[in-house]
Amino acid sequence: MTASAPLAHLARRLRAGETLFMSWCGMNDAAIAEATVRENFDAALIDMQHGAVDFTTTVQAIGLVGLAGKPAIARIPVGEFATASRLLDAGAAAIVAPMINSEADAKRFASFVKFPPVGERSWGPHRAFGLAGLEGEAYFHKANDLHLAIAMIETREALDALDSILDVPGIDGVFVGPSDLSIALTKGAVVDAGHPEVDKALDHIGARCKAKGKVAGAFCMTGKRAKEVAAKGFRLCSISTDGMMMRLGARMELKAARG
Ligand code: 3PY
Ligand code: MG
Repeated sequence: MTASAPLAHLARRLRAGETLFMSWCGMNDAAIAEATVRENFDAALIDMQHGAVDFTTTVQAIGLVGLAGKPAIARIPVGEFATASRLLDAGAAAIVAPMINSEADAKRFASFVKFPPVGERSWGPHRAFGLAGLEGEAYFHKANDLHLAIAMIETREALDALDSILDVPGIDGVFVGPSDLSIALTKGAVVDAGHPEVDKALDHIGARCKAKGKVAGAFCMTGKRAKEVAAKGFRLCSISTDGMMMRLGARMELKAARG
């Protein structure tokens, strides 16, 4: 494995216990993903669930993020596990799957991310070789360790099934969607990523991940929130989104100009 293999950095750094901050890209332009991740982020997530990013742009973004020396993570649309395998072939270091609500969901997700004997991923890597710094058989034997399967916890059902989701072979960790979780925990009363019930759930999820040796991650609206969540033991924290940062920057500069 070469030192410049960006795909490999994610699993290595998380296993070493580091806390990583990642950008969140929903705009359908791979150059935005590259430009943002170069601002000293540890990784970039390309969001195919709620972002406007299509498959081709996601594949391009994985390459450009790799060119910046960083690993790219992709969030797939709900249940589109076949897309997960295709993005791994293209060099995604991890897949984040939304709405994983049961052990059965987690098993199906992991089966598309991991090769046998853990899962049933079909063979067909192309750009993953270059980004992992490994070819053929050498890649095959390392792939299940290098490519991570991260299950999103964002419903009551998922919280109830948390331990059994974490126990599924091939599931490397979980990622909290605080907005959906707030909707679920308040029975549809509010959407509030910073709701006290979400904070309580984060504490519980962080503790269960620690006990089971799995990675805990979470979506964070701001850098301040990412700092708080990291202090709870979460080691894969996103910060804002490309769209939100662009609007914030525009607002600040206009305010500076207009006073
Ligand atoms: C949520 O907060 O529900 C998310 O999925 C973050 O994008
Ligand atoms: Mg969500």
